[in-house]
Amino acid sequence: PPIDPLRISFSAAHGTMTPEGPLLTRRMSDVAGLFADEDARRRAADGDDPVVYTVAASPVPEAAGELPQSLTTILPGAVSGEFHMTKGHMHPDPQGEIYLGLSGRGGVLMYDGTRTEWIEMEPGMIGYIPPGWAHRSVNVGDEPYRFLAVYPGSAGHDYGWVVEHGMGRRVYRDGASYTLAPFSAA
Ligand code: M6P
Ligand code: ZN
Repeated sequence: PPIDPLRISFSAAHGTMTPEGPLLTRRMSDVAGLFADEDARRRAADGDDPVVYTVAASPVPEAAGELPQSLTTILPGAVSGEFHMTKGHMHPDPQGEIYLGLSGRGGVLMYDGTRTEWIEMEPGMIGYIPPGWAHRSVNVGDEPYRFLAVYPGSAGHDYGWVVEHGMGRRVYRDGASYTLAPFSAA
């Protein structure tokens, strides 16, 4: 059954949602194969194993008909120049999603298997992800990048699709800015 109406507060400064659902933390040791320089990733994981990103969620469940929300914080940093990012996924049930930028500087990399799109994100900006596009978020700044996601509860998360097909591009530090480079396998 659907859940009852909810009033939810979220903090762009702390990356929290209240009331809160499950909290996910992905450290360098959780993202094997994500960065092009896998040896450098492993060294970081074997070292102080920094947090790459966290995902706070509201209590709205991932169930058909519901609209779950989550607040992702990508910590600043890079692995051999490649900026911190989320794993990225495709929705097995092709449905759209919106991202609302809350703090910091980032972007959404999207890939449909042929075409690549990049949407720059900043506070107050909505990035729209159409059905059929895998999506990954990247922090291209030097402070935490935070965004709120709203997505259909039956969309699902297919990580294998991204492992198999890649994301079209990789995002590297380039002086004070960034550059999109052709995708290379890890
Ligand atoms: C956003 C949403 C979530 C997703 C999270 C982290 O908050 O798209 O559904 O889980 O980012 O991204 P990923 O699952 O690809 O690691
Ligand atoms: Zn999604």
